[in-house]
Amino acid sequence: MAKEVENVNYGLEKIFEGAQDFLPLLGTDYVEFYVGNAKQAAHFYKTAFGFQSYAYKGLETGSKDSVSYVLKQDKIRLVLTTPLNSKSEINKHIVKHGDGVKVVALWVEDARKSYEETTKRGAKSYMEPVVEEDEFGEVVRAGIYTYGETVHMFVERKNYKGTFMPGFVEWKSDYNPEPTGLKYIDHMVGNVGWGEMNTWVKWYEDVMGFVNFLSFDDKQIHTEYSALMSKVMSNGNGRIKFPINEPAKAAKRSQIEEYLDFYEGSGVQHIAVATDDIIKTVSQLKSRGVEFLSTPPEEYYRAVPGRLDEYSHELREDIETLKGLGIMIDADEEGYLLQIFTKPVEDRPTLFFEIIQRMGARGFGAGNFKALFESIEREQEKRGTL
Ligand code: TYF
Ligand code: FE
Repeated sequence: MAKEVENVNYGLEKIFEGAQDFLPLLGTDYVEFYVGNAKQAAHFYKTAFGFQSYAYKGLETGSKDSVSYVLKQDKIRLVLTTPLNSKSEINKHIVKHGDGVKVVALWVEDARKSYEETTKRGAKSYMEPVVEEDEFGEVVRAGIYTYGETVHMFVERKNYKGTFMPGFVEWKSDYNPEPTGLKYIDHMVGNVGWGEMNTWVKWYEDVMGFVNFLSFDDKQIHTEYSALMSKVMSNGNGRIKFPINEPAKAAKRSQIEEYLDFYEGSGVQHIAVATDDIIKTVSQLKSRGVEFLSTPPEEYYRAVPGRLDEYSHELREDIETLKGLGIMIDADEEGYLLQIFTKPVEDRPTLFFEIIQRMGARGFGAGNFKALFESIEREQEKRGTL
């Protein structure tokens, strides 16, 4: 097949003033997890979340030290990687953190330039630009460290026509559970250590050219027992949103502190995936065994119509159905949003998922924070970690 560069309108128009455009980002390329058993993890993400088999590398393809399964659902690509021997560096990550997110890969036009621009602004290098080739073209990748041991990889694939990237083969499977309606990654949240939030806010501003477009302090984000602070960073076109959380002092242990203790450091706390039919998606996920946090109390749902009225939004979904599934509703001037959170997807209380449907709102569900955190605290209570 002839190599051709598609003429795509990437829509890089700036929506956040103040953001710098030395690092144009086209979207999230993939999220890579380091896990103890990628084969079983892949089965879980297919069966429970409806991801589709997409690409593979392992012993059969000449990969001697690690195996990776790539799963896809609409625009979302997950890579699940496991080491094949004790010498692999991947082991150290798993021993320390348990299963978790290693790489948040960003799709760029020019990976070399992305690497140069960010390292010259102070980013710590993870991987110098590498060109990988096969009969379908080439992919250029380069990586920098962000918080903890987490990495941002820049992926340039404009001259590639194959499945995923060189080194991988197409993964065809006879087991193909239906998708659950997950469309794209809306945002990915990082938990960082005490007093480190502003350091990382500044890092995203200086190194990546992002802007801080929303902030929540511990006066807004607290319950009777615990508190946290959060600042949302976005790139210029708003496609990439990274909220950053820090624990705050309170009567009991903040969920952020619990995460930091069990992850043994900073890392990705949750991945929010968008759907355009949250009722269908969540019903599917529940029937396939995905566990969600407990439902907010009756009085939470009693307050919802008032909150929507305040901004004159009409709820298109049936509130009783939302309540039955435990889906939360928040509203602002621009619209409303529907969201729900899974329990952690590993034994360590670390990474979890959020399912979100935006009906015009661009916020993060601040009106739900209290109900959400009380629900998380009920889990902490059971674990004895509150
Ligand atoms: O991403 C957000 O900001 C929302 C709410 O520990 C949230 O999903 C914030 C902090 C947190 C869990 C959820
Ligand atoms: Fe979120």
